[in-house]
Amino acid sequence: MLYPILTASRELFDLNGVWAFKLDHGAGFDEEWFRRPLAETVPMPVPASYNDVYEGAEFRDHIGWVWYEREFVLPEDVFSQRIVLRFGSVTHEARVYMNGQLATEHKGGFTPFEAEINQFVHHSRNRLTVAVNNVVDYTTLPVGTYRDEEVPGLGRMVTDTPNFDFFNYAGIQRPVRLYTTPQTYIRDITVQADVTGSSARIAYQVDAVGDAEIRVFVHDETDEVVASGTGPNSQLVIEGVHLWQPLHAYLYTCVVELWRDGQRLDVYEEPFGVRTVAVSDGKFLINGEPFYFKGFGKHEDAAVRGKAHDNVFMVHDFALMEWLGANSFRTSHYPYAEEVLDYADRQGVVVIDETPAVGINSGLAGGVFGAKPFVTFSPETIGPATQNAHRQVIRELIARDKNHPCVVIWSIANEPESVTPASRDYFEPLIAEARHLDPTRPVGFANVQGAEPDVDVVTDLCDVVMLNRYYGWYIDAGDLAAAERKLQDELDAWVAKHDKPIIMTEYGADTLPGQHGVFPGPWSEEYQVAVLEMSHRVFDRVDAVIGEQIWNFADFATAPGILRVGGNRKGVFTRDRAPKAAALALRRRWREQS
Ligand code: BDP
Repeated sequence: MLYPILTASRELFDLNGVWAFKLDHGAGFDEEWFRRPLAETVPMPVPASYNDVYEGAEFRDHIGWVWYEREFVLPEDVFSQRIVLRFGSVTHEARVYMNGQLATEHKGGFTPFEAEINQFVHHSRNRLTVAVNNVVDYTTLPVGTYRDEEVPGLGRMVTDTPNFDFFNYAGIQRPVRLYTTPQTYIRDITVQADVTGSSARIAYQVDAVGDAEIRVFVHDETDEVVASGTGPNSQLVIEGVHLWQPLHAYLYTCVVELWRDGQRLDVYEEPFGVRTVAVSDGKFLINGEPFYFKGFGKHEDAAVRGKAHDNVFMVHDFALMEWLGANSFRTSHYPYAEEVLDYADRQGVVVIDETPAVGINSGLAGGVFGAKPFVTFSPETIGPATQNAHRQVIRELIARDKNHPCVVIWSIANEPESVTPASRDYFEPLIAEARHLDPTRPVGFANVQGAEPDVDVVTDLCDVVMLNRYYGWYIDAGDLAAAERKLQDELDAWVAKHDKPIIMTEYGADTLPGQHGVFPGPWSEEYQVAVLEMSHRVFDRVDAVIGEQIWNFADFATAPGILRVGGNRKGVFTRDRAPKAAALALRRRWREQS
């Protein structure tokens, strides 16, 4: 799916700002709120999660629908064009009304969607109403447990418990835009590059709608045209190619034009990088060179704005990662804003791109997060409905991010159940689907503690072993000698079972900044450093380990719980990005190890 940009043939309008907002306690659809302007609203910034903008549990803990509304007038010249309304994401479900009519709907809170709205818009003032639902259940990803039940003595109780460890922020969390295209237009572009010696073969595919001749030009960073072709798909050659390298980005631009009768109808510019990715001989190769992942599992999370995309935090977070010597991160546990992938492309930061498939694990649901346990892959719970949603998010993620050179692995899920025959049956077609949609990138999933090599039945379907392990925290907290032995034993067992490279996609310890001790006890800054150092000693002894991504870059909000002190505190930075002692320890390790 193309990102909306201004070009010689396309206009772009920003609909972000302060919209009208209203919580729905159940009447919205019965009373058809979309038919007329919303009454008794409060102002709400877009993009933002709505939860923390106003004080009180009414907003923060609301379950179900909320409504957003704004008006706009369109310039006259756009009515002869296709007018497309595009949402970067709406979490988790959206119904979009233009002037009272349903224009589109979308389920899935972390991928973009759009609709042509010509048939719904007027030449005068237009009203855009968006109903947004934050419920997580077994038909959504992430997964949660939704209950609407009569509780003796208490009456009707509606609860929605996330099976995941981050606050279920919701709303219109990414930019809303209107853009135009001509009636004959470029719908999609796919660019794949392969390298031989100093030249690159660029295979492109253009999906155009309408009758037109397709012309393609590849520009380098100095805007020189270095290759060109015609037709909907072809192969071009770039001689003396500049590779996109980790931390040394180089981007080409694929300029696609549609022509008819000597007239240029549409033009679009898609950036791409030339780099290869392969797993071979137990190594992860980028451009044929072994790559060692140094970085983090992150979250889109900040005070007040919640999960809203924010360029200030994005640029700052990348600057802090650079300061530490990090070269990569995982988009745990959902696709991040498109702007983040674009920025990673430009900064040369390597990304493990993850679907929102988190919480498909009964063990966690019944444990940390307080939901009632269930049999993970039983038909009443996670079964075809979850698998259908999962297939859809894999499709939408790859369609959105396929041209980003920063993305080197598709992470299909975080910590799913992966030890039962049912889990293998569930994942086999999904992993095949990802490979079919993109044969150029390795596939993996983050394996949960407990799904060790003797019981795991899914990892062999993947190219890389990705492990989330908490030796020294959930296992053997305070006994790092035992933790070190167990971590070593487990990694040795993985090496004995597979010849696949291992990326440690999570490890770490909760830490309260300012908590110190001569004896480095759990929660102290010294203990976080000690857990990281213990883990690193083990990783350095195991050749198969080709990456370390600490959990987490920064402290982040979670649902309340007795294991969480104002959120998850495993950050190397606090939520407002002040470094803990671990940041300096990491900087020493990562800056010294080139
Ligand atoms: C892992 C999850 C992650 C949690 C982390 C933790 O993948 O989402 O936040 O553990 O417990 O199980 O801190």
